[in-house]
Amino acid sequence: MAPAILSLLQIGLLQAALLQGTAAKSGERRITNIFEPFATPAAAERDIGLFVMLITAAIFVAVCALLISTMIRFRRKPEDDERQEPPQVYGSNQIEIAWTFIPLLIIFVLIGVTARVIAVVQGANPGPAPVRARIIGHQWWFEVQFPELGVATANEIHVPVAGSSGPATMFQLESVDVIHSFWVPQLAGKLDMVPNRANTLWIDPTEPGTYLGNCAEYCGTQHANMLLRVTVEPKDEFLAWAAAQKASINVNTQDVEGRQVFESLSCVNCHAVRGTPANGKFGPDLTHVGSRQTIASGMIPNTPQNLRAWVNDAQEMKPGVLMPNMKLTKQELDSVVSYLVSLK
Ligand code: HEC
Ligand SMILES: [Cu+2]
Repeated sequence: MAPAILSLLQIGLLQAALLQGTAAKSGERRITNIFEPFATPAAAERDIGLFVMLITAAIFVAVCALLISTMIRFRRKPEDDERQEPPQVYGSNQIEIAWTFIPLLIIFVLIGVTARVIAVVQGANPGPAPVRARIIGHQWWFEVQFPELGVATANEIHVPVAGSSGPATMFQLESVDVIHSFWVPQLAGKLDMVPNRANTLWIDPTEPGTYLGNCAEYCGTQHANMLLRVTVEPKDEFLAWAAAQKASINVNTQDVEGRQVFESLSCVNCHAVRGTPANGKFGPDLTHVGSRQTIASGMIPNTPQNLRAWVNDAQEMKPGVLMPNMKLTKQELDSVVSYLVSLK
């Protein structure tokens, strides 16, 4: 028991040290710590998690104490007769009633508090006029739409700070292929993204910052690189972001030569750039790919070098990814990458 407590303590200390070291970096919360929630559903789940741990820890301590005291009190003593069995106890009503009713009672308490948390997480009213987003799981990236705001993007979600200054956000979670799971630990618990079904999840984040999440249901080779980022920001910044994401590109000023090369390739069968003939739906919308911090579902920082390496051979960077090696010539690669970078 002592080593167990010691190692728990070590994990706690390590976590505290790591958290201190990372809190400062540009509002990005690198440790997805479920014990540090920033929205009502995540807080309700943290509380019930602690409550259940408290009860189970008490049971653990009681069982260990009984076990150890039994081992010490009833161990064989030198004067014991080896051929004689210890006294046998049969049919003690008191003991049987106790060990039936105490666990039953504990289970009913746990059912009660769990039901209350489910009501908070699933049934709660997110308040007037929530922001609505559709998040659609794909192997291995998240499609993001804000239908009411005309936004279509991928893997990086912006939402307003909720509370007196802004509305809560409702996510509608779907999938086009296999079961994925949407999990941003500091904002809400996991919720599966199931084909042919829409699950809803709401959050009311209280602190601006960037919260990291990931797919939490094994969905194929690149499941571990199916990451997402939720940027919580003041309402006006959120609206400015949405307006910028909504806009189509200006085909007359945007890197015309690069655009022509891009449109001559089969990229357009899988990718859309709104305002141009490219309208593929299989891969991420690239209309504002240049404004994203990462590419390939949060896996790679969005720099011109990385974009180039990605377009050159996505299979090399994310093996098994559903984007083929397009075998572009060096000139095509130069043009396409400068076009992508221009799509802010
Ligand atoms: C067969 C469909 C397909 C074709 C063709 C295709 N892609 Fe992709 N592309 C994808 C998929 C799927 C992803 C998402 C990969 C992931 O993150 O798992 C992707 C991701 C990307 C990304 C990263 C986007 C982001 O936000 O993460 C870029 C940039 C990109 N493709 C550019 C191109 C270019 C340029 C071409 C043509 C030279 C091209 N793609 C051809 C399917 C395709
Ligand atoms: Cu997944």
